[in-house]
Amino acid sequence: MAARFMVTTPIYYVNDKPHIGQAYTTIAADVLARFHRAGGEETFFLTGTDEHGSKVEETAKKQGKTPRELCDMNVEHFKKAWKNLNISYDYFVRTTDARHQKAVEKLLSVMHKATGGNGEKVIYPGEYSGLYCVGCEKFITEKELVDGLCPDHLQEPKRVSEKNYFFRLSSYLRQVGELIRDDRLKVSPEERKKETLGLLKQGLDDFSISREKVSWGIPLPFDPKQNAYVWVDALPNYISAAGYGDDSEQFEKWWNQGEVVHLIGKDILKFHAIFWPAMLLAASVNPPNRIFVHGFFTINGQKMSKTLGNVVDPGYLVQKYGSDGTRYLLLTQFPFGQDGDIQADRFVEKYNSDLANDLGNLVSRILKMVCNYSQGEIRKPSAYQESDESLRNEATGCAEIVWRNVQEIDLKQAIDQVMKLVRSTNRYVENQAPWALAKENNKERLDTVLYTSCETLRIISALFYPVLPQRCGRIRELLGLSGEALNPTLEKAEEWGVLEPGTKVGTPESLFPRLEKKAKREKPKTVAAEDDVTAEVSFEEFSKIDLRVAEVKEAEKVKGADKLLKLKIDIGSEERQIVAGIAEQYSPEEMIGKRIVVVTNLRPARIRGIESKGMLLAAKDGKTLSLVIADKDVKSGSEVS
Ligand code: ME8
Repeated sequence: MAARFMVTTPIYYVNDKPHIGQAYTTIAADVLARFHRAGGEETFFLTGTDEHGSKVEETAKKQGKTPRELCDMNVEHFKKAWKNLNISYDYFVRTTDARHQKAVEKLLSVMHKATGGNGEKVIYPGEYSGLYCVGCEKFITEKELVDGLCPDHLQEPKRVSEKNYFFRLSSYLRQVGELIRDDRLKVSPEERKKETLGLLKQGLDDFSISREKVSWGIPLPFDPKQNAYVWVDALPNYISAAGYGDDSEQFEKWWNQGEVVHLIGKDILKFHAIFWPAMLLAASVNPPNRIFVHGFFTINGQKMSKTLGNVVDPGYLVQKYGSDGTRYLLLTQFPFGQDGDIQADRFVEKYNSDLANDLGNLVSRILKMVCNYSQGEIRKPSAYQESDESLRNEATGCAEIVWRNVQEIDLKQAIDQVMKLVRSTNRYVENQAPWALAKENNKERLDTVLYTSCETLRIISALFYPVLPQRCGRIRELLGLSGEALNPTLEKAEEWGVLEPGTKVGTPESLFPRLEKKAKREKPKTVAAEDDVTAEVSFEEFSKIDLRVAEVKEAEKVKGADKLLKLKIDIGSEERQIVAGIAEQYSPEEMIGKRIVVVTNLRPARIRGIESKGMLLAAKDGKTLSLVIADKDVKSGSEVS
């Protein structure tokens, strides 16, 4: 067991609020970090945000904000989402932090001075001309396009032609291949290792590390007219947060002496498994120990992406299933590492069967029996019988199996193992029927069965703690544990007899209240929805709303109403008049020509005596309001779905 463990998530783009793809990786990293802490390792869990580059710059411009304002606003959404999901990160890095910028400057300076094996400069100037997808923040080839669009973002790439600095990746490909082949840099699961070696075999071009025309970035220390390419700025977050260029002691401790694991999605494999180790080799910094690549999920069979706008707000899931419920549901849909589908309709069913029934009922049942039959006190067990021994062996042996799964980052398997123990405990209680023992007044046997049940529950609460920290913490309190003992460790999960006879248990409560299953299929809330879920609409209800793109033809203030504008809009089939409460944020002049989104099938209303036939869509954040705008290529009257 390594003494130190450092786990990282990708740092996420802050052009929008967090979505469940990012939550998925972050929850997985949190579960890993918590397991390693429970395993007695000193653990450093790093996450953060990727704040520079065209994507953020362009979004800020569209929203009428400076990039800094956009970052400062959205970073808070990430922090809030991680707080709601109980993410126990030790450090949150922002690429706009001065400490990070200093580390990037140092890394680039070292790379700039370096020469490759054949004496050539590692960084050299060159001309770049090609296509760039802002959604991916990467150069893209004609071959990768589908109908002229980036297949991931359904966006047309930009043609870019400029002077850039290049990184001589070709000088490091052989070395990176060797590191990966003999697992000094372990890329897993195995098929991702093969994929990386395959990419290396095909050969990769040197890549550009700077951008002349992107102004939102870190200036190159050796040519401040150019800014670092967003990936060259982002990847070093892993070392800047560990102390590179700032705190050599911390850097030594975590980066050089810890086991460093990067957890990423498969979309960013090439950057992490090839570009990043090559950059580190060029700067004479150790590569990480491991890159674990998980799969991508679709939601109800549909691909999810921020740019496509069909993403689910993790806040909505937390509202509905609680933070533990959300963590559990996301990690148990399909094996960690593979691709899968997340079906929101199955959530209620799974939550009810696994968490409300199997685990929740087990806890309340055992505690209720201790309260009813033993005056709320855990009593000393007498001679164990075979059935008790069998559950005891399964419980004390579970930690080792789970730890093995955790080492392999097979998180679903680890969770399934604990759930198996939960089910065995339910069967044990059912078979031993403490209620019958109480009736027969068989005190000795009753005490032994209840003690065995409580001890197993203690072990379950320790093994499930990394996944369900909130509820397992509560189970431990209810079992009468306090102080240090509340903090679960894998070591104690392998022991038996930890609960002291005489301990008073708490009053049973519903830990995972059952949820009502909706008759109609639900449409999950998107990030555009408010954080707080106040009303839910079914898919059928939602599809009744007719949303159209409309061009604003005329706009004027409504006399005597500071907040209202009267607009004449073209919805394709006709021109209409609507009244909208946007006058504090938008002047009539700037509204002309805007392509807004309007709900067209509402009953006409009269606002201040003026007829309004429709309602426009806008996002609101406090006093800030932003209209939902369609691209100019979309005709008026186009349906919004
Ligand atoms: O790529 N299924 O940030 P990002 C599973 N800033 N995971 C998903 C997912 C899905 N459908 N969608 C997204 C960036 N993810 C860069 C990273 S790191 C130095 C820079 C997760 O905000 C997955 O972890 O686009 C993926 O790798 C990550 O979100 C991409 O987040």
